[in-house]
Amino acid sequence: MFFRGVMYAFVKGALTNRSRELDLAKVVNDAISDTQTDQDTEIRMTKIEIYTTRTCPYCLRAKALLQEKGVGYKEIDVNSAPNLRQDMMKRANGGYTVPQIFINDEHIGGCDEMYALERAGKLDPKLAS
Ligand SMILES: N[C@@H](CCC(=O)N[C@@H](CS)C(=O)NCC(=O)O)C(=O)O
Repeated sequence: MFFRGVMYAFVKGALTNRSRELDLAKVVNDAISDTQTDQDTEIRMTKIEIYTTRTCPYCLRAKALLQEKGVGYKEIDVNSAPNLRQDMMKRANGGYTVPQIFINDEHIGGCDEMYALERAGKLDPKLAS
């Protein structure tokens, strides 16, 4: 009888430990899947590029709006390397003034065009895409 009692306690302990292991496995799996979701979100982040020069007031105005929106952007100073203005013009269908703004590779135009999108309520959906 004593032996059966000891065996019972042993088996129950083992099962409890097993159930703890399963709980632990679930916690680990949930953590991994949360991390994967975060990575997916990061991969889908909107790509915003703005071609600028240092002295351009329209560039400052355009960047101010993006900063107000709390979105990150890549700034490309066209005077920082020889071919950048040409690259910009090619992507902007000949547009040669700065800024030239791209959201997920879509050419938005300059500062005025971006503010016009904002007034029309069309900028936020693009920034969220
Ligand atoms: N309507 C344009 C005006 C842009 C503009 O005139 N930018 C000036 C600099 S602030 C420019 O690029 N000028 C010609 C140049 O610098 O070669 C916009 O909203 O972006």
